[in-house]
Amino acid sequence: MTTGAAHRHPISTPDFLSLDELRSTQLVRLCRTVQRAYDNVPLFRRRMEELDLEPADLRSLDDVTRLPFTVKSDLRDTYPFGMFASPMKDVVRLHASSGTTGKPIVVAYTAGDIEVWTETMARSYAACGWHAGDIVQNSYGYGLFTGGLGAHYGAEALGATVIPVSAANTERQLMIMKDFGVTAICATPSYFLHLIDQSVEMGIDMKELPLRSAVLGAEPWTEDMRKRIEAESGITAYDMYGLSEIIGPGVGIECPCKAGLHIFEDHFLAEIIDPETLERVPDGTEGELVLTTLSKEAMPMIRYRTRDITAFVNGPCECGRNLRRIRRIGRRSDDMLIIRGVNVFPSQIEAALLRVEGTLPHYRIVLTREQDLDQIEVQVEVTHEALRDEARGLEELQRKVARSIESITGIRTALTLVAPHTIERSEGKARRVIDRRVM
Ligand code: DLL
Repeated sequence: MTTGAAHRHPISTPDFLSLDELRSTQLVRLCRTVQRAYDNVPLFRRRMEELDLEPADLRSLDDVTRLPFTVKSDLRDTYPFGMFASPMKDVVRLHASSGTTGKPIVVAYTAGDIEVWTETMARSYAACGWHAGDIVQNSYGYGLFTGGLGAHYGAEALGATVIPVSAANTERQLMIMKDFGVTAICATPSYFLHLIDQSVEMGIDMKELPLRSAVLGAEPWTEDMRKRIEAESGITAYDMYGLSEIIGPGVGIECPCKAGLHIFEDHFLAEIIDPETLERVPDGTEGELVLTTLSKEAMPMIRYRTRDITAFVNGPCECGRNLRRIRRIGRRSDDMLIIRGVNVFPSQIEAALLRVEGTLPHYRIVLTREQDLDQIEVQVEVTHEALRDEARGLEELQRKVARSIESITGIRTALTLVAPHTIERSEGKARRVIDRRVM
């Protein structure tokens, strides 16, 4: 590998491929990926046939625009394993994230996929100046969520010491941060803000600790939030982007220039389209990010519509990477909510409510932010009969609804049962979500 800009960076990584090398790597990998999906994923093959296309028709990177899009509901419709391009014996890991209704979407990894994921995560940390010897507190949730294990493997590969503390028990997190000499942390931005606030209450001054850097992601945050985080904790905070369908965290990362997130283009091909016309937009114009995996084996994704709204940042980055940059993601083109890093669709809450007898299909989701943490309240109308029930019956109903919501979305919500016709009716689209969170 030649590293044209190696003088600017001590590590020899694909981050510094020349543009020619990068584009030719992408084309080879794209052709291989499309062939793999065509041979193994019936849904993709059918769509290609409908367009009268064959993998061999792909001759240049621009030909990717001829390929069909993939959307979240494709993963739901083929639940659980219908998008897999590897036999189960080669799948070493499954993760899952929210679908649009009750069922999660399932994502799969071969051993090779885990290697790629580990590599992009390690490259992400290296871009943020992390190195062997760092003591990394991993406050992303471990489990089906890709944040925990994704961040874990990458940090270990970097040679860091990982503390798999996961995402709970704030006081213990702060004790560990102080006592173990943590130098770097992974968390959602809102959780890190919460840690800062709690540290003040516990009489810990983060600025006095060895903590120097945070890689934050999994939910939208703003430049103002970064300023506040950095001023209050004395660290440098970097934005990390990713999504389960593509690999998890480690799709894109900021470098010290903090002028957009570099996409690891040798593994992920990025396009930005107008979500209405589905045509590509000019660089610098906002649109929906569309990603194609270039190395994934178990679950290749072709032109996956992320629903995340962003724009390409024009021109080269001062860090010397040729990897294209996207602006930080501030919103989505669908109604998916991100509550404490967990993806929730209003339709999931609706499905959860409808499962419980005694509720009516009139509800409202109210989001607020207290002490930097998202709070969610679901207000739902219940039938006259339920209301007439004795108090015990209502309590039981409340428990059932709460359990139903938690089992579908994975989050606990505050719940208010209200009388029929209490929730405002709308003449047009129902306004189900009231988002009072200010960032
Ligand atoms: O959130 C993966 C991840 C974990 C990314 C840890 C970064 C750090 P999902 O649960 O599948 O995966 O959610 C993906 O979260 O489509 C975005 O809407 C949103 N998102 C992720 N990172 C960012 C970010 C993980 N840095 C969805 N800024 C994505 C804004 C983000 N939104």
